[in-house]
Amino acid sequence: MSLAEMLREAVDNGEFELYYQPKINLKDGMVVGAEALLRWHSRDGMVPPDRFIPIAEQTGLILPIGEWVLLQACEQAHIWRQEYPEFHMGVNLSPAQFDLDYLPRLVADILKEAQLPAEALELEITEGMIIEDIDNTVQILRSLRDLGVEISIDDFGTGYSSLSYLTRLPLDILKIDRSFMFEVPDSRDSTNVVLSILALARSLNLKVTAEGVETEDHVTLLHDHRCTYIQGYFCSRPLPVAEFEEFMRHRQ
Ligand code: G
Ligand code: G
Ligand code: NA
Ligand code: MN
Repeated sequence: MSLAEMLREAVDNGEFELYYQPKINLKDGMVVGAEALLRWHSRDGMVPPDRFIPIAEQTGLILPIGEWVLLQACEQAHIWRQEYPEFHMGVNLSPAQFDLDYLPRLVADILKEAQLPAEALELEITEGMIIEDIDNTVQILRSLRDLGVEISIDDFGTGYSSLSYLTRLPLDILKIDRSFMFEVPDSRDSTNVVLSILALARSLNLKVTAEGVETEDHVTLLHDHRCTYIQGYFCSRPLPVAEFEEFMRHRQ
């Protein structure tokens, strides 16, 4: 059986699980929420997302999988908000989902079904998804943001697009790609890229999430330059539900 064929049955067989990686507010050290990250326990074992998400994209299976992810993440956020009322959930969108003309409708329906207020949801898109047709992207983002959800640009700094789009798009958060953090503070260039993104975000009134935060040095630098949120192994790797709840109990 090919990976694509196995993937086709994976949703119905309940082989997917979401892991959750905490996001921390640097100002007060509190957990503000999590990013949902998809895991596939296939019958041949765990398949990493880097291997199956491209196949899911090519086959169109990312649409049903993506819907499952969105609903699952929103329902989990609803549960966690009973105990942590400010809890936010970040969900990755794939290019195919972003191209759906009914995406805003779908997101609205899922929020309703999960009984989750829109402001508790952050949709993470990548630079590649927004550069093809800026006018169309502005429309899509407007209708999503009209619902009340937040929009972040994931892997920021790795795309090839012009910075001018940043002033035109309705956005909330830039997520600094983890590849830059890995070279901080050893590489001056990467350190300067991180500081430039922080300055850029401030001038555009955007929040910043630094990804791949692994060391105390990272935290100090980001704190000194008023980064908004951090995410990375320094705080926690992505965790299954029970472990995430354990993490929250010890943290808050
Ligand atoms: O969790 P991990 O670092 O292994 O994820 C690898 C890649 O898979 C990342 O680029 C991440 O954005 C992507 N990914 C993880 N979960 C999802 C998901 O639910 N939907 C989409 N489209 N991509 C995801
Ligand atoms: O592309 P995206 O930003 O969605 O990818 C998120 C992925 O990055 C997660 O699946 C997670 O496994 C990985 N990740 C998160 N924090 C760290 C970190 O501190 N170091 C490394 N190496 N990977 C991380
Ligand atoms: Na992401
Ligand atoms: Mn990223």
